[in-house]
Amino acid sequence: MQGMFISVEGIEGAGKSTILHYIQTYLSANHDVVVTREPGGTPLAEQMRHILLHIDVHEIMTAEAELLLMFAGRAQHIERVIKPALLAGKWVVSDRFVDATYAYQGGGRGVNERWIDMLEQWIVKGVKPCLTVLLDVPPELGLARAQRRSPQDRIEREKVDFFARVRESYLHRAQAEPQRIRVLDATQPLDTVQAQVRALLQQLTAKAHAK
Ligand code: Z5A
Repeated sequence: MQGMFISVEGIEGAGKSTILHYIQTYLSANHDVVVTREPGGTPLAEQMRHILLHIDVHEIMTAEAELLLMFAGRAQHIERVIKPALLAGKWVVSDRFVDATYAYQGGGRGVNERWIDMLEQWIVKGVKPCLTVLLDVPPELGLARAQRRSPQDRIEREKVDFFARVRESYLHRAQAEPQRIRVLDATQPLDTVQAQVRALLQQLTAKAHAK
């Protein structure tokens, strides 16, 4: 595929939306950029997002149902948005992708990674970000930031321990793939984080031009 695929990850309140906006502005000067998100990214996948995050259904969602809904939305997202954009040479920037499933459903909920691997092989078929920016913050700070901003959704209602496991799982994945997953200390002031993101984007742009 000709385009470049970037994902932004981290626990709630890490600053993903803020950094996503920064990346979009930076890249749009020279590239055709598609900004998207998971869960969601297509009309059908956005409906699945609503089911996943809203708390108005009086039935506890099983970890398995949550996992399958994440991948159902992702199947739509990849086929309808990500692949066509990459094939058209666009830069795709996604607020979360598969790493989030390993972190939340694997690390947070304790779903066996074998099932996630299996679904990844079936649904994702090797579509992978060339750069993943992992914004790392302790859960207490992330949750405090997120709570100041909007009411909690279903997953945000989890306890600090859950987000500590999610964070650990993200960091573990970053250790395994240090070239792709770049961990930034998102407790730093926003302009410092943005400068570090800019440096990563400059490296990636140079790599894209060298191809
Ligand atoms: N989920 C899952 O379980 N499995 C999956 O496979 C996928 C997702 C794909 C929705 O995600 C939920 O789906 C999410 C994981 C789950 N779980 N929850 N809950 P989402 O990405 O749409 O929503 P979110 O994680 O709740 O993100 P968020 O709360 O919108 O946070 P954010 O985008 O990372 O933060 P922000 O809005 O950019 O910043 C929050 C505030 O902090 C804001 O006021 C900023 O101005 C401020 N901020 C940002 N950076 C800084 C710095 N550096 N210093 C100071 N203040 C800052």
